[in-house]
Amino acid sequence: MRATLLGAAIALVAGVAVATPAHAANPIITSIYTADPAPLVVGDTMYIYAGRDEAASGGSNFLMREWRVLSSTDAANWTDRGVKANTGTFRWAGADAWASEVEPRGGKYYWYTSVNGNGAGWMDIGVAVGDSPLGPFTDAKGGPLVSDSTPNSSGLNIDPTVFTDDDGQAYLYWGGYWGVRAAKLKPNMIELDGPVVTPQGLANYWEAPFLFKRNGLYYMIYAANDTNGCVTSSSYACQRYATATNPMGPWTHRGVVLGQVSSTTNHAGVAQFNGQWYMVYHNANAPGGGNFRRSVAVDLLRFNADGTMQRVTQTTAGPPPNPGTGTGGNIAVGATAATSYVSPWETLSAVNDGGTPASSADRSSPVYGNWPEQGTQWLEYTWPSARSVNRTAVYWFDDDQGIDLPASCRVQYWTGSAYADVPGQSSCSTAANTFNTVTFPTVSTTRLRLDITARADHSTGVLEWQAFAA
Ligand code: FUB
Repeated sequence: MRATLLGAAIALVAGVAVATPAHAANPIITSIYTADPAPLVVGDTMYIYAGRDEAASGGSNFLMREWRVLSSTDAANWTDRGVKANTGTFRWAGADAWASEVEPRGGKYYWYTSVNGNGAGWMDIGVAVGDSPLGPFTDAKGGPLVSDSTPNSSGLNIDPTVFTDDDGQAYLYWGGYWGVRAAKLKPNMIELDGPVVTPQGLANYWEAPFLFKRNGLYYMIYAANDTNGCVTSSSYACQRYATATNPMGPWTHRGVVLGQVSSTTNHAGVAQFNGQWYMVYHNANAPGGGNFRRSVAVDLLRFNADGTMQRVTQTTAGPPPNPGTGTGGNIAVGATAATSYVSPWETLSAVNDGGTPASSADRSSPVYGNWPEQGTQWLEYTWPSARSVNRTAVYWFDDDQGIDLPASCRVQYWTGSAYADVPGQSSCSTAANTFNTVTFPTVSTTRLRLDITARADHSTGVLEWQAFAA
């Protein structure tokens, strides 16, 4: 035990001293191996809490001794903030820094961890607490929150996920080997509040739950390893998901949201950041990677209009930078959209939902179209106070039927009394399958307008119209 603590202390010092350069691609960190990511958004920063894989090349077991924090202010460029907890954080434990997740409450940050409390196969849930997302973190309880002696606990007490609802009630889910469990947490966040229950409806559950809420609906993503639409071999795992109208279920299984990854394990989390939804997960794609040398990746997550989730496309490029409303950020996301006309079966809010279309024919998310109107139509963004803007970008919609790429377009701004063409704007192009950028000297305005002139006998459509803060 002394050697373990010494090793952990050395790792802690090393982690603080070494700042890994920012990186914009998947996997997001390649200087070390990282696994079991759990995202948390605080203000203008997205944090990812992750374990570190230290197994030797060709190793056949996990070697995990520390938990680290990665952070980003645009979801594309990530910095390793170092080791913020390790197995030595929990004096009653000593090995296996497995999956974890952080939940804020009352100005504190509670870090729920899977950690080995009693020897091989004896995993427990610990909880550390810190005053900031980066800690420092200390053991909040002095013993496990969940262990094998907790009545009705899982066959493997790992992979905690904690979610706090709007009424302040916090919920804990966890469990491996098909043994998912749930319990309420007391307001102190370090004691269970009531019995441990076995939630219903999480079909093919294997491990790695992650609970969140969107538009009043609860979502649970979790690893499954069935070969019935999930993976090609049960050694691997996918992420299935289920929804519920109550955080304790019962759950309705909805399908696969993340397919098989290149590592055998599949562990993911979801966050909304600067108007865009993201999935963080791990794979074995870093150089020298493997099942016990995994790496965290980030990709866009898209929802359908009915609330179901689209299957995540795993990319090596990662998501485009999303710096929010700061300089260079897409401020269209926070604007109120208006238009001269939208077809009743299409959706105006599609133009500023922060999405990144796959092509001009991409109907996987709601779209804006103005069929059967022709001639010049317009889109407009309004902000409650003046914004400095120097660039817009539009992704045209083309359904190869009534809606075609436009003949021309131009950007206008509200002078305070009328619309005028934005002076000095570059040409407004009409190419398919890409964002068409218009740049101009900064204007300060409360309203921006995109005038769109259709080709003869056609209407026009837009999948996304971005406006960027100067
Ligand atoms: O990283 C160790 C374990 O592998 C995690 O606790 C599981 O979710 C799986 O990713």
